Amino acid sequence: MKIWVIGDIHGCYRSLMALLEQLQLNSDDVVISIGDLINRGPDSESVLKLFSENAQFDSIIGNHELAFIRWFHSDRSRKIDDFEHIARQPYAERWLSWMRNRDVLKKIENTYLVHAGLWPHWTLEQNQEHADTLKYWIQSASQEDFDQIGSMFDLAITEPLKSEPYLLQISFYINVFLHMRFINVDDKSLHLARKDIPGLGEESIFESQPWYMIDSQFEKKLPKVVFGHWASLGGVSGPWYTGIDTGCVWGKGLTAYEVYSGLIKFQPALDKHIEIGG
Ligand SMILES: [Mn+2]
Repeated sequence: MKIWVIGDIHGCYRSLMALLEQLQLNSDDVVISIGDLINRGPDSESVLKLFSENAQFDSIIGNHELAFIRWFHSDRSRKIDDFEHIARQPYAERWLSWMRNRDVLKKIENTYLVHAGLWPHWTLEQNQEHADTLKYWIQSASQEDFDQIGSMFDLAITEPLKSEPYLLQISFYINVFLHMRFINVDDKSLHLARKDIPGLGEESIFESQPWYMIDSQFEKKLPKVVFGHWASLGGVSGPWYTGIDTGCVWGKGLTAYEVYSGLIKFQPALDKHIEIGG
């Protein structure tokens, strides 16, 4: 049995089909998306249909799924073409509830799957606990909760104190597990504005570092943390982490990572893609 984890697909259905062909799946193999199945690319609907309707396929949640869930529960006055197209499909409600029930952090033996990353200042167990809290919040949030959280994303840049409002803590969990790239070294706060490639940006490494470069307890425990979300890295790997977003929707390609063997397969992008910076 193999467990293949697939990087950010973003509606790139043709590339996905070609990658799956490379994998030559057996009937007991499993395919898990690292999140961001939808949006930006040409065919989010076919990707959603495949992952939500087949027992062999699963996904964790990405920030684009959460954005769709929030938009669907809003008054939908914000015009988002891709979201409107998904919402018009006959199975939209079913897809929505499937998305709302995905894991934020999925553990398979010693391997952790998460869309953006783990907070290095928490233990693995604390990361799992907070990710599960976020999962249950997403499952049960009301329209009002979603409306309120929308305005909070920038407020919880540093870890909120336990005495602070629950929604502030939830917004921090969203930022960590679904949006994080860089962490400010001095005050251990999230640096959400920075999206460049580490080492090539203008900012010094002494100011902010990729979350997986921050000194953490993970190194001692040597889990395998597999993440997506960060296309400009073009795939990255270290002693305990592997980034598998290789920018399919930006014209590069789609990556699959096999959990037990660490084997990687790459499929160059076949879908009509968007231009970088577009
Ligand atoms: Mn993402």
